[in-house]
Amino acid sequence: MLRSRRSRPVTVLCTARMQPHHAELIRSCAAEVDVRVVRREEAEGHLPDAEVLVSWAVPDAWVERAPRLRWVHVTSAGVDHLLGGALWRSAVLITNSRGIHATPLAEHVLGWLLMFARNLHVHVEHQRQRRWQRDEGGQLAGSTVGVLGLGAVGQEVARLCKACGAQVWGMRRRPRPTPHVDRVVGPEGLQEVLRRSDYVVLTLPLVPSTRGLVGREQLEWMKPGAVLVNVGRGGLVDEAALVEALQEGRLRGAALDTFAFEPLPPESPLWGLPNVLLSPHVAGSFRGYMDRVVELFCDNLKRYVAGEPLRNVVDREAGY
Ligand code: OXD
Repeated sequence: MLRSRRSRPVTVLCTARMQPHHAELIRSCAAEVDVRVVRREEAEGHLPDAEVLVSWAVPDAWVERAPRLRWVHVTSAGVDHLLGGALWRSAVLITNSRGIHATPLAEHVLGWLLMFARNLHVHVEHQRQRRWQRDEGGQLAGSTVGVLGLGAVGQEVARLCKACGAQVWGMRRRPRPTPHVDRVVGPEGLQEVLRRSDYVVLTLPLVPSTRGLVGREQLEWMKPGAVLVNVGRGGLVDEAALVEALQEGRLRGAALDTFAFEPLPPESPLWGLPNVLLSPHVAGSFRGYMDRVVELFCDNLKRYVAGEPLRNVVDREAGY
């Protein structure tokens, strides 16, 4: 346990869903830590004391009521829900939970890619209908997967796809040689990646420069019969244009974990399209998620008390 030289304890307010053992772990990080795990609706009374906040969303009113607030740790990787809000405009340090999602997200993506490659989604449908229909599938091996966004998640997707024998192309803001990626391009290479790929995987954060990145025109650039996978954010894609491309069969399919509006409204045509696989924004979640968040947070809390630089600081200019 770190012994701090502070005159008053660090009050850590947690509105994230934590278990008692998580609070104990946080408490054991330093001698002077006052940990309060509360439900969101109970946060208000604790805000005046809070120096550190662990939460997903941070309403503007919370920032106004927390004059001592110095640091917010967000339990997600994406911080698009904070963009432009009072916290974003303040001087309060923001850290996020990036880095813990790479494995579940990449496994989710790989599962979907294999389903499309081997026609497994079609066989599942036929099984429900007790129908013996021997449609041949293709192979992921030898196909080209274009990964847009080569952060921790994109790189893990690339690694798994390479292990299956796919060619991997990737796009990143500042292109540089990246493990398991055969060709890396910058944003100006988007058209080339889309024209070339049998599978396009979106693993980008949602920031002003990526909003609507895959619009009507970009969907037209995609290879006929290609598949789009989105585990980034719904706002990356023009959803209406995507539905059209899927209904017209220009794209073979889509696998989506994130949507323009969440929960996905019951009237969305995406629910009923036979060539769409979807999941309710769970690709990055896994049992034990909060354990990993708390592990990361505790490491940072020790650094904070010791006056050292924190990990996973959000770059407000980049937007993630
Ligand atoms: C996240 C996510 O941003 O799971 O953490 O989408």
